[in-house]
Amino acid sequence: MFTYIYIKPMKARLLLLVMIAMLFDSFNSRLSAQPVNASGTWKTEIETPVGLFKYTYLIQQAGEIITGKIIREKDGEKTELDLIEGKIKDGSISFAENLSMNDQQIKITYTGNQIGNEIKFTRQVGDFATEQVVAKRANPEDHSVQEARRNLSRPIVLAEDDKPAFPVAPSGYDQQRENIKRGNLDTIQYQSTTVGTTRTTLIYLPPAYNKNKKYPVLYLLHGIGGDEFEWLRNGHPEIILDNLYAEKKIAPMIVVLPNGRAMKNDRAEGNVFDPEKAASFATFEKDLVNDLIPFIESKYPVIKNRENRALAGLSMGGGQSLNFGLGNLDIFAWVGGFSSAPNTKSPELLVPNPAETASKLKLLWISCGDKDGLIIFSQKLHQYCKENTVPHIWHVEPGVHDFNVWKSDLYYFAQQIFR
Ligand code: FER
Repeated sequence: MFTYIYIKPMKARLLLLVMIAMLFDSFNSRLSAQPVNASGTWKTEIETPVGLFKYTYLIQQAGEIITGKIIREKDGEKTELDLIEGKIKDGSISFAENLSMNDQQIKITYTGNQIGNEIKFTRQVGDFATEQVVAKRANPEDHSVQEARRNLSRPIVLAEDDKPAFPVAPSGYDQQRENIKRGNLDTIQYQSTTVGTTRTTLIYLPPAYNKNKKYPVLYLLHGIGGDEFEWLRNGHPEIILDNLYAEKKIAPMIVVLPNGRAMKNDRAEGNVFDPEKAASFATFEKDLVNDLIPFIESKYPVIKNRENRALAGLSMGGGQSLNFGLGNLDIFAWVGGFSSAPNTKSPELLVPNPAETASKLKLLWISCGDKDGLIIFSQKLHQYCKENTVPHIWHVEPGVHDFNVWKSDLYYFAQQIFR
């Protein structure tokens, strides 16, 4: 005889659900187990028997080794010293500082754990005092974007055809040249019914711009930590484009650099990964289609049809470009996603009808750096388009998630469009 436990179908289903939930949970916690990344600037204030100390720790982490400086401020007087004996062991950070006071050398050791933008330290002062201190990141928002960009540590698996479609951009392509004609940059404002505010956008008019001619328009979008100035600040599209015009390599076009965070406060402040802010990148579709494009088309001499509108962007802006471009084939014919972020919709949603997408689009550009942990989003779309015969440019270039890649993408993308 053997016994068995009879589980009613309903209970069995429940059990299965619970088991799946448990699996997911362990998967999730493994994903979110944050590696220690102590690099950056940390601050704390410590009340001691001899007065208030303000500390700044400048920490550089390379693997398990920690180096850096400690700036100690007391009564307005600053002392800078080396951070010594720094290491990471079992996920815990430790280092030391030498304090010399009244001809005495006292070694202070710190041992602590980083949780997000805080490190909780036990601070051991010689043999005579132990205290708990909390150091906070001095610039959490800058850090969170750098973090996302530098340390996109998803595993990268490159397939056979994940290769460059173009060579490394020629040297000097992004350097300002003398004695060439330059385009003009301007800041303009438009009323957004979507957001309910006046919004700012940059516009680049080509060299030899003539308001009696009519131009196509490229809408070029920024990333999660940026705003309408991000491309200008970090990518200098005006230099790249001026150079391309000088070499007669691109069609004259107007470039619009919008702010893709469609919310009242659209500055890249605070935690840019905040869900409300991330969601505003999706809302921008309405702002772009209903407010910005009509504004541009009413104020500038532009050709108002899909064949004369291109949409491209980097990272979050790459995701936006794919989402809005492929989702509005009647509005855009040239679409480019540079290192597109997790906001990129799944390929089945982006291209529900491959034949229609293939016949309407003039260009689908998908590119990413080969050392960018976000490459999976681009790979999935490329793979799907390949399987469903949707023509596209697939450009996997040497690089990480940064402007070296995006500048080169702009250099080549601009040469493909409006011709
Ligand atoms: C993420 C990683 C990166 C993410 C967005 C980014 C919303 C965007 C990076 C960028 O725009 O540079 O998990 O989720």
